[in-house]
Amino acid sequence: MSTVAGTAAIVPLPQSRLIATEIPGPNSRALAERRAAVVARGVSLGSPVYAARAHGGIIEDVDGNRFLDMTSGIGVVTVGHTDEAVVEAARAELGRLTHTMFPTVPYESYVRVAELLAEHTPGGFPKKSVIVSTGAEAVENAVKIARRFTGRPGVAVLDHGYHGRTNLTMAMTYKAHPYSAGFGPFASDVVRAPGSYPFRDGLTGPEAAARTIAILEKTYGAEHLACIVVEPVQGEGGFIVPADGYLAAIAEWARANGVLFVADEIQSGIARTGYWYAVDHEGVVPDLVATAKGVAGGLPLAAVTGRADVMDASGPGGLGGTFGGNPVACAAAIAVFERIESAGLLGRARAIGELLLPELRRLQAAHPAVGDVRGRGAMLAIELVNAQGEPDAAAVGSIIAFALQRGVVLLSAGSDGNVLRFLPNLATSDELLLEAVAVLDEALASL
Ligand code: PLZ
Repeated sequence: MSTVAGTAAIVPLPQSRLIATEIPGPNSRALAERRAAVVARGVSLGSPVYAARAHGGIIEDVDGNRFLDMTSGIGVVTVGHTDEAVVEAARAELGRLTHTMFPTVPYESYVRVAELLAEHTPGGFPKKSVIVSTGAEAVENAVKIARRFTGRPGVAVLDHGYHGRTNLTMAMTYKAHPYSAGFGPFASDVVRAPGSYPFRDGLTGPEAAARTIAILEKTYGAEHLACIVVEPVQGEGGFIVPADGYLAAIAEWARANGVLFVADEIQSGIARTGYWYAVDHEGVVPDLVATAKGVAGGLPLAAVTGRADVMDASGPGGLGGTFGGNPVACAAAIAVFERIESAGLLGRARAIGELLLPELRRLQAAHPAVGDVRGRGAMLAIELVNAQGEPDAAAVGSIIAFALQRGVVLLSAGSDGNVLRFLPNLATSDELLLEAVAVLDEALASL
């Protein structure tokens, strides 16, 4: 597979775990020292090992240790690390066109990505997109567009939501620590209400929706809301799958009140849950959809896609940015759409859910610390509780540390930090996934 130095496609990486040094090894420890001197403390440190390369489901660190990656860079390399087709597409584009700035001199790949987004987002009506670089930017643009279209200021969001780190998206994000505390003043006209969290509230979808709606109407007024921004499966908040019917009831209320329904599918979209978008599980059709993370296989690309009449509310020059729709990122995104189709990755994501959910439920039956098991497709989680049934973040921390020592990278989530989330990429074999479950079983036993 590798060819002459400098033109090598992908350097083969064995799809197996290997612990070759202590964890972290000497090279990672040396990098940690350099980092401490020059990288801001505000950039969090999830793992003490430094990556050298990655392929498929495996990350190799700078000491030659190989880790099974259950995080996909938070759902970004959904088609697999350094997928050949995606790397090849990006590499070819790099040698052709790196940047013109689409609004200055446009190019085809941007148009093609917009066509693919129109085709794959929910809804059969004419759709348009604006392409940007990050998820937070996509959310900000969705809100801008919704405000321009409706002429209203209000933005409704849900408890446990995460929408980004910019000023507006900090205001929209539920958790103050570490995301927004001390970084204000914040944008106004953001109103928050509880959503649906079946493990904690025990409400049906319609009951939870009635609660959300009542609070929004009482504390702000539906007639002043431009949009409600909802993650169809909440990501950072703890992989919370709303009760059946919740999303549909919210979408119906939004439509009846002239409030745009914006799906933040940044973590849940692009095949992650077994559909192109997680709202597809419920047949809900949003007015606007925010896409990012998994859409370009690791290159920075994000977008807002939606009803053409809504998207066109902004006049020329109202939307954009220097790097939005960079040609190399667009080439990668086109390859990602193609790979998802040709490799049957929607089915693969569903199969991963069908394989892992029963395994996780088996662990739940064996370990009282596992309070809840949930998720859709390859977006799965367990919520850990102590003997009193309260959130147990310390257990999550211990399990992550234990698993890393055995060559498995895991990630936490949850407003209380007590959720372990699993976002394996779709190039990970069943065998590796079951290895991760075995390590998790040991880790739970060691608590
Ligand atoms: N909306 C639903 O999941 C990014 C953030 C990790 P950006 N989530 C991971 C961290 O600590 O920064 C995210 C998301 C949802 C918006 C975003 C924001 O996307 O690309 O990070 O800006």
